[in-house]
Amino acid sequence: MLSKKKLVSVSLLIALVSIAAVSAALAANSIYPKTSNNINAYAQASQPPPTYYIRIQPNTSVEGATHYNPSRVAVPAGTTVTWINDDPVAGVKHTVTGLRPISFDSGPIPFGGKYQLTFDRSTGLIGKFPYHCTIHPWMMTGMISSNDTVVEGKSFRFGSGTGSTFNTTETNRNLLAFTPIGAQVNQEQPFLYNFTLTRDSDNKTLFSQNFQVLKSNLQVEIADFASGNSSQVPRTPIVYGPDVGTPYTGAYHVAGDFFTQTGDYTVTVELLKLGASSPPQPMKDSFPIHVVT
Ligand SMILES: [Cu+2]
Repeated sequence: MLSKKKLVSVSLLIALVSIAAVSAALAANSIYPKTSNNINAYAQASQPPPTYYIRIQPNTSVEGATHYNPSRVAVPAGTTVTWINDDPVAGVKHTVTGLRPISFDSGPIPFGGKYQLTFDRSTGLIGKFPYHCTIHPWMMTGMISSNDTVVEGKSFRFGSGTGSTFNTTETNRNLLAFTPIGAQVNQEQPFLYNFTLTRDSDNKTLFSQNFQVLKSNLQVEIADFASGNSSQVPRTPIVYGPDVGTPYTGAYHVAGDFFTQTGDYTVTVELLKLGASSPPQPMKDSFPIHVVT
């Protein structure tokens, strides 16, 4: 059994490793967003657990600063998004307030406070939702969109923040959700998936990695930084997440130079393990994504 002291040092080690990973990510490219790991225990009983985080940055009321991070995102229906105010400036609060018409309003959020929304038909939150901070409306703006198109594969249900077409000129971030059909994900043991992104024109694998998920479907956000720049030398993709550390139910993020050209791409998902065992039959699907750059 672990002593209390040991537990503290283990937690500290985890925190340091997270900080190191984030620092490495930031050093590699400053436009890559900072992650907020290991935030847990807020879900009200009636709400699904939050899975995707948007951070209100420190000193965000200073002109020229990044405000909502990430500021333009697309999530599939069913995603619960949490905004967390990480701006410690004394006395300064921020809001998350939908525009035209006011579809949601957090009211003033203090430092450390959170605001949570689920994007689906039942909340009326399918579509495009520009929002701002009513206290700093001239500088703090964001955009979140949601899409409820679901593609049924043989083994997975696939949802994307942008539907079948991913227009990177509107947002370069797209949250993908894969739900295994016939497998109850709410179990005590994690599921292990492989996620692969390929370019159809030359069948090139742009990214492939395994992800472990507990008590949730697989959510992988693609953050593309090439944006149609075909002369971009692809950098090594950066992977971070999940957004919710304990248990690790939240979204993973894959940032890289993927979409150098408009065209067709394919995402492939495979369930490799349920806990320690293999699935009773192979579970693998590929889904097309048309990308406009
Ligand atoms: Cu504000």
